[in-house]
Amino acid sequence: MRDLPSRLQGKIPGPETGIEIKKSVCTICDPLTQCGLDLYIKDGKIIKVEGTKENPHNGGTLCAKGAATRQYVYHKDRIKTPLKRVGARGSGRFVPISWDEALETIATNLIQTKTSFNPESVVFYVGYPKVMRPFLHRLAQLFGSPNYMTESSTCYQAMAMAQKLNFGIPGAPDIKNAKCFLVWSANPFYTSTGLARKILNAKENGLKIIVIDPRYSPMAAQADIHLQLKPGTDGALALAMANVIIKEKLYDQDFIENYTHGFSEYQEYVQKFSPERGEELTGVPVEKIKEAARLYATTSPGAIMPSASPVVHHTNGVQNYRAVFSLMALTGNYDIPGGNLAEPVSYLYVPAGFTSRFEEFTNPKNLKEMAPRVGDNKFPVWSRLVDEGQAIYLPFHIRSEEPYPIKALLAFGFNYRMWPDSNFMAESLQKLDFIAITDLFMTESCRFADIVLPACSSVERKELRCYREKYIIYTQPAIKPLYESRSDIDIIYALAERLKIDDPLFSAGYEASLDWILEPSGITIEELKKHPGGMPVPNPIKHSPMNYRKDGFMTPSGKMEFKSLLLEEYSDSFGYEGLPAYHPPKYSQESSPDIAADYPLILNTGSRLPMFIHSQTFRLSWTQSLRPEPSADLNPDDASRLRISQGDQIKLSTPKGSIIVKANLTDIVQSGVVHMFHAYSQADVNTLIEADYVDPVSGFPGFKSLLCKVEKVECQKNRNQMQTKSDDLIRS
Ligand SMILES: Nc1nc2c(c(=O)[nH]1)N[C@H]1C(S)=C(S)[C@@H](COP(=O)(O)OP(=O)(O)OC[C@H]3O[C@@H](n4cnc5c(=O)[nH]c(N)nc54)[C@H](O)[C@@H]3O)O[C@H]1N2
Ligand SMILES: Nc1nc2c(c(=O)[nH]1)N[C@H]1C(S)=C(S)[C@@H](COP(=O)(O)OP(=O)(O)OC[C@H]3O[C@@H](n4cnc5c(=O)[nH]c(N)nc54)[C@H](O)[C@@H]3O)O[C@H]1N2
Ligand SMILES: [Mo]
Repeated sequence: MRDLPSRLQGKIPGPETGIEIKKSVCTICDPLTQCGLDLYIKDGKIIKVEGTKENPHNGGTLCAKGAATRQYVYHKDRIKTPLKRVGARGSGRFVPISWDEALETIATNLIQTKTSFNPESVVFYVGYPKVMRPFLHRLAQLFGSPNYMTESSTCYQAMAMAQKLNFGIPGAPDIKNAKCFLVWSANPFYTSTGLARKILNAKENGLKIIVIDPRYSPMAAQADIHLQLKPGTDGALALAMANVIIKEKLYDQDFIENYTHGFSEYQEYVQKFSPERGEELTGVPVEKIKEAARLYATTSPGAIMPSASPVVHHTNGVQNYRAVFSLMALTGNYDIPGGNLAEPVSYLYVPAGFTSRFEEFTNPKNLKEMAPRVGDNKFPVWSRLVDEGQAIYLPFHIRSEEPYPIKALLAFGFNYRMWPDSNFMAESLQKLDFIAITDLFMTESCRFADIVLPACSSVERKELRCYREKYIIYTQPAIKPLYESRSDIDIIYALAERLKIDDPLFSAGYEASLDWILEPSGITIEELKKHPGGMPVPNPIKHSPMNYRKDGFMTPSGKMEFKSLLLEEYSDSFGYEGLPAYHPPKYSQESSPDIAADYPLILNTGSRLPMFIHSQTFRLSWTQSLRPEPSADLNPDDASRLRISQGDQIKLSTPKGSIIVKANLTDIVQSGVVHMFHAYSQADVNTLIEADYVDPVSGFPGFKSLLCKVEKVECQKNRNQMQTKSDDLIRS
């Protein structure tokens, strides 16, 4: 046995060293991908972090972000106490106040807004974090405001809308049983590492993989066929694949005849998208289109792996994804084992093999009986399919005050830089009477708040988490909340009390609410506490596939809709089309040749980097060191034409504005396309995108295809000028 000093140095747990392992979860990513953490604790401090081996989701592994947990938790930018603004909005001048004063100020202001205006004049908002969502959603509705909204106004919901319009209930890929995997834009090697491992295992067992991605991503590197399309042309590619499948009679006759609506019109429309036309529109060679269509249609069962964002970050996003998901119907792969399964959600948007009252808890009121939500009049199909306001429309609503004024914002994890034309959003915030933001870190957005509350991280709080692997965990704080920080959920319960919300569940408390939610599953918080590292869901429900055979589809026709009756309802008023019609991006060579003459390159923003998650891990020295400065990815051929070398300062411009960044030359990106990660404050690519550059069906921003140009910057002066400009805005 080694001596004590070396055991201490080796961080070996045990009574002699006083080091204990505590279980938690990392919530830097979202609930589908949150890894189990083993935290080595000594004297109440985390001294080492590992992935939990018995957690079937991550099986002992961690990504770069999770590995930096200690830097995240103990970062100097953590907010330490509740704060009250004393300087001008955005000035960043705050003084510490007590929790009592902070909560009372928030409650007073929200009640005052409700009395002087309307309950809907208060917006309840959550950014990327998910843990507090059901609780804030409930609070908003019981307060009387339908205006609960989230970052999902740019993420996931439009993909789900496309599936709901086609099938009623979205289907998730059943990788374990699939023989063919059509990855339509996702790169889990960066964005969901647990899933990436499952794909590698399935590949070893013979899974055929087709990847649709403009870049040569790590996922594309695993593909049998990689279709490297131009960004935003997904709809054209899917229609061209459908053309091949129909022409070669590779479709599922029975499914089409018995369970679909509008096939003949769809078939006629698809005739316009021969593989040759497909190549013209997408840049993917004819033979590859045919090869991919044949492989997916003849290798059964086949699953489509969608993503929450890249395909719907376009001005034709929902329709493009509808065209993709129509392939699932053509081949009869919806809700079959090895295809895309329509499993019900258990808790926090994750299907985990148990039923709960999650939906009931979240939506205590009927939205139809409440005031119209933000964006209702602009995006009516969004309102019919999504139970949130459309946050991207929020700055327009704040400015127009139509159909009613918005006056207050209660936000958890708010980042104005996620909006297109982020400056427009920041300026709109100035018009509000009251803003309260809860975050872990003193962010740029917090500077706009009247009251800032310090949240604790996942390792300092209790939370319920379940996994697709049919596993469930209720964590206990591994360390005490740092400084005066509190859990978001505790803050929401404390506010419910001060807002005098009359609700038995808010009065009963967090754990009693969880027990109520879990009751149909038979799982209790008491039982979960006995399993600190989590436990398999007892007697998991096996999803019975092909429910549509007996229940039909939850669409207006009761069938899968190649031609959407819901979209057609709005054809006169909004110009929506029932078929999954293809239109090139609004700013593209095809749609705006005049702009393309000056801005010849395609700009694709926000394709993920493995170590950053939006704005959240820039501040950690380990992750930051991997890409210390904002940079744009350029193909070496484009760069040499523009006389740009690796590391040069370049000016990236759209008709809306410019930013200065570093050039990163890489063959991963195709010629003609520039990629830039979003959310950097010193070079925010969202300032280059117009606030109303959105998909008319979902309201999602066209983050991933617009036009730009790139020039080498010869002197440093420009950069300083630009930096000064953005500083001014924050001060104003
Ligand atoms: N150009 C461009 N823009 C994009 C995208 C893109 O691809 N390109 N992607 C869009 C997409 S898909 C998304 S999802 C959005 C993301 O947009 P946001 O969710 O707004 O992005 P984040 O920067 O992650 O901001 C989340 C904030 O929550 C805080 N936070 C983290 N954990 C907690 C917690 O437990 N409690 C509290 N109270 N706060 C917490 C973080 O510190 C951070 O300040 O961005 C969108 N914007
Ligand atoms: N490390 C890390 N993980 C994350 C995040 C993060 O910021 N960092 N963000 C989280 C969030 S909010 C989300 S929404 C998910 C996103 O998760 P993913 O979709 O897996 O990740 P992305 O990199 O956004 O996009 C996947 C691929 O889509 C490609 N792509 C870009 N434009 C197009 C297009 O027009 N068509 C097609 N077919 N493909 C396109 C990109 O080249 C990229 O390789 O990741 C989540 N996980
Ligand atoms: Mo997202």
